[in-house]
Amino acid sequence: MTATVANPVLPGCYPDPSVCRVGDWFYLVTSTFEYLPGLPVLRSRDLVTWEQVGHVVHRPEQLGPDGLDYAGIGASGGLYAPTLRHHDGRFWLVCTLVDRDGGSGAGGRSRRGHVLMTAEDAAGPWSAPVWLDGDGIDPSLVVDEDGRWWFHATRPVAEPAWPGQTEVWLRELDPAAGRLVGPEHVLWTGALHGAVWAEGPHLYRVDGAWYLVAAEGGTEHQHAVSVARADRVTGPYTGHAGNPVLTHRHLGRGSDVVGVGHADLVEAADGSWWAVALGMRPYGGYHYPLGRETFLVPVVWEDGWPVLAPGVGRVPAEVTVPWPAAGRPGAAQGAVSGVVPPDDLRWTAVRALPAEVARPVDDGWDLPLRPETLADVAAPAFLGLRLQHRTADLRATVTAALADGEEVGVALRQSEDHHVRLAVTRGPGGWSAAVVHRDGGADRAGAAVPLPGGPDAPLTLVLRVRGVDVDLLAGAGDAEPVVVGRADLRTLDSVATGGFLGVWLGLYGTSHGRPTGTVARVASVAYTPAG
Ligand code: 6LW
Repeated sequence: MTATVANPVLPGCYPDPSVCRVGDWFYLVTSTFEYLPGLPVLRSRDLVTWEQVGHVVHRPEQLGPDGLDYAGIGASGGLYAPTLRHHDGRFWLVCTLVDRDGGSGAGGRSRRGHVLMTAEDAAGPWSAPVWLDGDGIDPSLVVDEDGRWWFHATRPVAEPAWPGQTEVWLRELDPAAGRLVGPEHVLWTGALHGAVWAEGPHLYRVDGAWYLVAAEGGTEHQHAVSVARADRVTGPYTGHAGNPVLTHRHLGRGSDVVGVGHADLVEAADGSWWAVALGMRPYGGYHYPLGRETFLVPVVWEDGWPVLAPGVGRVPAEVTVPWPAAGRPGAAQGAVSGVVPPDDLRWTAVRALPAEVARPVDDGWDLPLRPETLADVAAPAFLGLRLQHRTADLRATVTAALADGEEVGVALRQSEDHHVRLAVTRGPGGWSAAVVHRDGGADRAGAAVPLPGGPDAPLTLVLRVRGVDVDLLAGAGDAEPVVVGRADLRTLDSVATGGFLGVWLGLYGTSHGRPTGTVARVASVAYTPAG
């Protein structure tokens, strides 16, 4: 019996995947940037069906000034590139809290940099973050044959021989003390002379040799996976003659998958090897509104080196595993449709936990409006879900006794400076809706459309996503929602805006800076892939 899965295994914004195995289970984490809860944890017995069991950053105690402080972290900053490993009966996770500019938080701001968190159960609770000194991003961990722990990450070279040159560096970790000890070793600056951003490093010990798998070329079109080998963990590392071992950069912009890189390897219980890697699927031209997604790739070993996607040399559209499926595809795989209850692990808020900005009520939420808007680097009243399909509807039913100057609505979000919102307000003449595009930091409002219905009439708000075209619809009471305006996802993806994220769909409420006691009652929100 075998089972087959379509790539990507996690559609939508699930970048920088890291995977490990504990007995019969595989566990996987991905980056979440400014969204919380942070770092979704998924598990699978078959690599084919994945179930989300929790998040690494899920408790208020992990946040705030002494912990992971999201205050002031702009869009596409936040938690980058986690690595998940399991040793001594615990899960160990390292990742980096980053400012959008990649800065290290000088000048009295809260701490930025690498953190270590642990848990006995991957579902949590996860520990408070322990800060580890050291520069750069993309940390990883490996334990050697003597039980010594080695932390590795990437950082810019102090005196680069070419622009964008980075180096993978290594130091021993004392896991009990939670600090790096001993001398530093520089392992690698990429397979190619002139390669930018050797990053996403992971070390493995296989059959007595050390392997370094790292990305290079940057996480966009030129992304690639390379591998190097050494006799000792500290090096010297020699690159494989076949590098890069996986890339789609030579396939051109018309390729159905681009930007493949940032791979992590795992050995299954039967001795077979697999990689997870990120990639993007462009549509509507060279745009990828779904963001960087997680793909599964088979691996074999030949002559002491890993071969990724043997015989094919690229991320396959489907992957067959040599065992039966042990579960069902989960919500994070885009396989669950309809009302998304508040306890669904897909809910995220910006720079705050969902429970800090909203209260679960039956199938929906009480969403107290906040003075902050989606344009502020703050924690607005926003609850969102990743867009995971080219064709999907988000439909929300909302009641709200709005005061003057207040609005509720649904939004397509990339960042503070790039989002589109369907904004509903209430004036003396009744409900009115308008689509507002925030593009490069400036608002452009479409015509206001009056919505018939009394002040208590529930609002129906819809984002109808059809490829890169989105209709934004609103209705009050029993009236069918009408199209208030349109958006083009090609203005909202990271190709257009920069940054690292896919598009989020969400609901929000704001009083535009004024104190407010208004609470929007969101009776339900449904995310329905169509077609
Ligand atoms: C990730 C790094 C990268 O840490 O993007 O450009 C960062 N490369 O590997 C965010 O996903």
